[in-house]
Amino acid sequence: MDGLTLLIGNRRTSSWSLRGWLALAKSNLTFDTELVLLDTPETHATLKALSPSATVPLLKTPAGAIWDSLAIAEFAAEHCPELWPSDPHQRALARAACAQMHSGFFALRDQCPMDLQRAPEPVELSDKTRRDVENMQDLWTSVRSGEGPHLFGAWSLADAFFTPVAERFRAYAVNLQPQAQAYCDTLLNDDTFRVWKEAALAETFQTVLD
Ligand SMILES: N[C@@H](CCC(=O)N[C@@H](CS)C(=O)NCC(=O)O)C(=O)O
Repeated sequence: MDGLTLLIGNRRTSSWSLRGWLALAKSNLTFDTELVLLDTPETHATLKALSPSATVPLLKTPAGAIWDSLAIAEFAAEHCPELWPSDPHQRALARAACAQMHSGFFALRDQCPMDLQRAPEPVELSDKTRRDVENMQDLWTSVRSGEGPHLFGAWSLADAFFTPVAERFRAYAVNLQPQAQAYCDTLLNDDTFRVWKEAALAETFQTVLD
């Protein structure tokens, strides 16, 4: 399909942009990428003119805009079904895991914002954040298929949704169970993610972490 452009935020900090970009980059779709600088006086107006959510990622398609990382992931999977596990139950679990990430883990997200340029340094985690870290590892343990280093055998969209989490655990030097640490190492060593990370490390924009 021609005519796809993904709008992303700053690669260093925009975790939802990373998820949408990974979904497309791992698919067989070709797309252009455009960066909309976050945290500028114009950001909201620029994004509001393009979508009702005024957020990135946003995928421009010939049929119109698709906002929201989960919808963009599903769009990629419409064209590249291998992005979800082939087994129906595994596929449902992968979707549940993405949905849980998409709608939860607020304390972890608040206290440990993604910052790809941060040198690993621990922070005193709040009780709520510690619970999120525990729940994240429990989630991974409960859905893991046991086939290979990813959650569901081959790389899937679930892994896209947890790559920013692996980055947060790296940046805040969070202590993990060995299996969770091994999973994070797999995500952070992924070749596609490394392309994003390299560009994020080169960014020099003023960045607001929230
Ligand atoms: N639920 C949305 C969340 C998207 C989101 O919050 N994106 C942030 C950047 S990571 C954003 O665009 N913020 C708007 C702004 O900073 O003005 C999704 O999954 O795409």
